[in-house]
Amino acid sequence: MKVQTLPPIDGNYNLQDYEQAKQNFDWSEIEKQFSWHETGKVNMAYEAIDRHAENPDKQNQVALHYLDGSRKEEYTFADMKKYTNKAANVMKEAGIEKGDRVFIFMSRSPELYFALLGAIKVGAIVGPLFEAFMEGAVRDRLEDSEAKALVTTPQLVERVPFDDLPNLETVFIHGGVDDEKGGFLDFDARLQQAGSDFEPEWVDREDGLILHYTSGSTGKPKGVYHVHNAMIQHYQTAKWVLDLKDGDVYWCTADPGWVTGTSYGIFGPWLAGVTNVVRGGRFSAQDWYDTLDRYNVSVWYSAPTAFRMLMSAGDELVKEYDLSSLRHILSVGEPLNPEVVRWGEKAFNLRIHDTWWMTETGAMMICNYPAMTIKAGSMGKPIPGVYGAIVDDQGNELPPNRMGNLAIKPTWPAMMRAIWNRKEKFDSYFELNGWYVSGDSAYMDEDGYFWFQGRVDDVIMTAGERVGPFEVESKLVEHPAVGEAGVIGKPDPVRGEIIKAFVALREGYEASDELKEEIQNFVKKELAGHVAPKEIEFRKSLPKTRSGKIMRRVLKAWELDLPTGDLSTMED
Ligand code: 6R9
Repeated sequence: MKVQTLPPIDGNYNLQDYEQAKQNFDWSEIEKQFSWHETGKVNMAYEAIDRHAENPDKQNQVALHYLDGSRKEEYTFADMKKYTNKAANVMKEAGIEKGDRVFIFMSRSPELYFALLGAIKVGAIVGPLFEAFMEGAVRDRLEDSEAKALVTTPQLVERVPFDDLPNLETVFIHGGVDDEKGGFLDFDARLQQAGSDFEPEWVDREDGLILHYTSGSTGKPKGVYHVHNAMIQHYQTAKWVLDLKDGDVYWCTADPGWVTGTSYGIFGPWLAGVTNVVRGGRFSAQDWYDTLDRYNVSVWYSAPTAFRMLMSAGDELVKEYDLSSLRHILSVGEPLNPEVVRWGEKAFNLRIHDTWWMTETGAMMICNYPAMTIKAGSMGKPIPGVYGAIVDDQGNELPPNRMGNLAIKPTWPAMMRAIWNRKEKFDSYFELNGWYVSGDSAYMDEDGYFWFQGRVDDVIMTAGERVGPFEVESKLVEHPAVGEAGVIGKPDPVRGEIIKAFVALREGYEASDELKEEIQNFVKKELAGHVAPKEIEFRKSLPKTRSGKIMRRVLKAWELDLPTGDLSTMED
């Protein structure tokens, strides 16, 4: 089959003129660059890997730098084609077919990437899981999706409740099996023996690619379903927003268990054909700076929680490393505090660019482009081809500077196509006049920049005033003693709610009543009296998701002695 390929990256995509790009923009023009425009058929793994492996100028370029403890490896695009082909053969031989759900439950290793892309080559729908998931979380996801296969390790397989999972036929074990029996297959041995040629399953652009389970505040986690068509937006935002160019070395710090770790840890960078860095293991400021230095990372995508941890590690450490290759830094997942942007300017001599999107949107939506003037604390503007607005609870668009529901006009290429098995849940996103309603509360200023205020459920009503918890948290972390802050509304008979802050102190600070008062006065003086926390509680750390989101609903549940709901995505 003749497959047309995407055009190579030529380094000329920086959105200099946003307004003009927006006016002339049409997704169907972008689509014409893709193979399916000719053939009607496509495969994400082919476009991300094989296409470059077949290009003489690219095949010997490093596609993956991998480092974890003593394991340090690199794979060219030609190697990646070979190993993902082998993984595809292993799966096909075990009976995996188009549309089957194949889950990946392991820590970051080259084999994770081979397995995930190999499964996509077979036409399967992949479901990545965080390695920290315990039995209940694994059960919920494999049961709901009726997963047929799982790729995991001898340690993690202990957490798979097989008796509850009648559809799970095959378990590939990476890291050793004594004896293959009962559907337990030795992934490594089979990978070694498998053939290196594989013709990808050519699928329709609307065929399933990936299922990402995400937790809401109530109920079981929901399976957000994405299709191959998402690649249009992954590719386009990799150029415009990540600003990836030929020769870039790119590092996305997110785990593939989170949508950022797939859309922009796998698909985006490899569609763009750049060198991708994967570092396993837990966060350490030294290791992270070492990664940037060692690989000469030029584009770096991370999250506010990580930047705050680096900030807490002090300004001296960063000076020990040569970070002169860094050209562009981006953030996602939580609001990016202005204080962190200012710190980034000092530490890296670069501005951290915020990006806003969700598991459900599949790709970046509201962003700061490289060429754009950044207003510290704002998420930026909708990308061309995306129409964002603030709407009231009836779905009417609000004028600038009014807080309301952050909503997007359907549709865009990477939008979820379903919530697995739950049509009513999917439909509920579109109940306000057909807008896609994000569940975030925000406002847009007169220049069209969007400002995050909190999840809609997190917005606080105190003495008749609506207060976004993020604004207060951002002010709190400007105080030299405050490392992290989470702010909630606590019911109050007089004011409706009062503002309560949970604070984790930075290294070297001791909790005391004086410090509490000092912090309260600091917010009062810097922001406003009515938004200063009436109560402050010091804690060693704050409850966060694995993607770094402060779990305000957990703080609230603790405060009110309520059940905390699904905690499967909470960091230990
Ligand atoms: C990619 C991702 C989505 C929610 C989203 C919002 C929060 C993401 C943000 C941000 C403020 C940003 N969020 N980016 N809040 N500023 N730049 O994070 O997906 O895990 O599904 O979370 O994350 O609340 O609604 P997901």
